[in-house]
Amino acid sequence: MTFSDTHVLVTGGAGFIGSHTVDLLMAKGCKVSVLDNLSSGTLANLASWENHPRFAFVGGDVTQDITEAMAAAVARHGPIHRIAHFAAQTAVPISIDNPVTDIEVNLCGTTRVLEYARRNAVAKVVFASSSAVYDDDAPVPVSEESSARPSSPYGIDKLAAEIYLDYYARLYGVKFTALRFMNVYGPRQDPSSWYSGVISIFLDRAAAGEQITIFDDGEQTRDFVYVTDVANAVATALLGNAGDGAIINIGTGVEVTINEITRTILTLAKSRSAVQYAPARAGDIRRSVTTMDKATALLGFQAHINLREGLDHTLAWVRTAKST
Ligand code: UD2
Repeated sequence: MTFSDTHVLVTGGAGFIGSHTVDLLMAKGCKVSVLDNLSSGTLANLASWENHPRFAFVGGDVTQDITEAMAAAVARHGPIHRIAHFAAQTAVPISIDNPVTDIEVNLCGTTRVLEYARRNAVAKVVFASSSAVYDDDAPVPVSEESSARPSSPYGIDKLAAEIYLDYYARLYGVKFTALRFMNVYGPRQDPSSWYSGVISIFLDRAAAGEQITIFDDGEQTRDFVYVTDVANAVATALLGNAGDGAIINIGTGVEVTINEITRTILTLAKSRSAVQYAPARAGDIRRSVTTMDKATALLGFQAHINLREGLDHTLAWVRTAKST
């Protein structure tokens, strides 16, 4: 099935998860417009599509009205039919230091996207939500019914944005699916900042033979899901009716300790990096893993890339990125 008549807007499409979603939508034949302010994403992530006739890049920000920014792309490809909304302030610690900015980008930004959707009769919005909405003390595995009591402004704003999605669906008929991502990893995840994903940091350090720091005792767990699996879940919800009106966790259902992931990374990279332990990071949750029932039932979702395979692909990317 191709989607040559479907014009999709991907906000944050130059970023890590957004750009993989763009790759998939382009491969499916959609017309794709990316709106991104390049605050954390890069044009290099979209290099394959730069001159493609079905692709448009729009420099713009969800903290401003997006209608004007989108005008040229709409004139070229026609009205927007569906929106994948990734543009966000993505770091939990930054939201704790600066809650107002987080509201402006993550909550007001989502509301602007919904306003655009309402005014332009967009059929559906898929929203990148997060496992950060859950109560730290919620028993694992977390299901969508688990207590949502966020421990950061980031989690609060993602949860509030979900409520807005529901509101716009009820009042204006803008359909939505909110996907609560677990720990996403893969190529293009930037290892350079202190709040980057643990896998991107450890692979980068292991490839360079530099020291790896495990916070706490390393027995804390996460559910690591590979980025192309996440992009598949987004595309399934976005391009049809699957998951309409639903909030769905996206992970693998596999719980892995940070110690285990460290050992696997060191073996794969044939690395002699030293490993040191440091005190637990404030606000870190102890265990995180999702149930899979809802994602399977509503999206037919299953993670195809297992951890070993995903780490192999990501390590290959890290090595290429380091040599260029
Ligand atoms: C993830 C998401 C975050 C939010 C949150 C919800 C990422 C990058 N972040 O945060 O956006 O959705 O889940 O709960 O996916 N660690 C080390 N050494 C390091 C870095 C990390 O030991 O150098 C540990 C860290 O203490 C934690 C685990 O690795 O126990 C995962 O850390 P993370 O920053 O990759 O992701 P997390 O779960 O804090």
